Amino acid sequence: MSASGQPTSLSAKRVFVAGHRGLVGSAIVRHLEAETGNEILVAPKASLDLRNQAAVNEWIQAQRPDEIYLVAGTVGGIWANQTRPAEFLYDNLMIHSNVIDAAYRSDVGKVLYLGSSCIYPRHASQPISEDALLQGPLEKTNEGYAIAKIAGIKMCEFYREQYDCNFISAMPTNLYGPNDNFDLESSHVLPALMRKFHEAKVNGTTDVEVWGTGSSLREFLHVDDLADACLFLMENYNEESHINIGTGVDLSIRSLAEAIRDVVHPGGRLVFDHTKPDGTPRKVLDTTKLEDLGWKPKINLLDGIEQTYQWFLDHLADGSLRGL
Ligand code: GFB
Repeated sequence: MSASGQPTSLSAKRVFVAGHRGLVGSAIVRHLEAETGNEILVAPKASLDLRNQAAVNEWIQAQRPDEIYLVAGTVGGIWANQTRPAEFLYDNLMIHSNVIDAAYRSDVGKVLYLGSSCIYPRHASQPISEDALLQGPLEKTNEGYAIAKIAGIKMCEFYREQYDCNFISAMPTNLYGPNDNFDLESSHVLPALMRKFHEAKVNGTTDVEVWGTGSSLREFLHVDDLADACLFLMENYNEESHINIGTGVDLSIRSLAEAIRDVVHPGGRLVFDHTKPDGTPRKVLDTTKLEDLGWKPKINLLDGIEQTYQWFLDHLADGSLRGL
């Protein structure tokens, strides 16, 4: 379908979810399975390295998907981003470029490319609207990742402009939920603190290390809400501009840590490690554009933390947690 076409029906398509094992990709697969009659295509890492241009071209040419959710990438929390910037820049540039260009070459009808709220300037005015992009310097701790993500957004825009491809991009806020990464070096804050409070409880200790000062403000969206928004956008959104996905509500890292403590280990005590970075002081998205289209999140943060902790316990028992 051309960039100016009508909304796409969600039934009976061949849909490639690039990055199906991750937090986001696995949620999108769950939602596609539950809500559509689509044939879902996935490419395990062992059989397809998305950084390999020839392999990606060949795979997409052979599989001929109608639509692609491009949610693959090298991702991680503040520490992984800060200490592995070359990897975050290279892997993500390659993956995004290869998949977007192959989608164009194989006439894929629609691509949804997922970015991240770290694309916006460190001192963007809050809440951050879509037009803040490229209006100021980026946050240093995730500059490599942000630059790769910005390149992906621009690729979608330029392939639309030059080749009339219906490639759209969406920018989610910080995410959490089932299938998150619980490795303490590379995870994001929410799964890291969930694991730390859990281990303190199990070990009969109280102190839990919280990185930074606790004063940074962040917004958290459950990945099931994110997946729901992605399916909604695939069906209803066909514009050049990227679009924010979030709750529009933020809280301090201290408040988040207290909320996780209350769910996981009420006897726990927060101990702040000031040698670790705070990152961007505040990052809350302006979600007016998505709300005006008729989409809103459903899962509030406390329910989401409780549900994710239950999921953590269930999967701890069967040894299938990522990063543990
Ligand atoms: O989740 P997080 O790593 O992502 O960190 P960012 C958020 C805040 O939580 C920072 C603090 O201020 C951290 O210092 N924090 C406290 C912790 N304790 C911990 C802990 O045990 N682990 C972690 N990881 N943080 C990433 C970006 O930034 O967010 C990416 O680097 C991406 O590019 C992603 O955009 C969504 O929000 O700081």
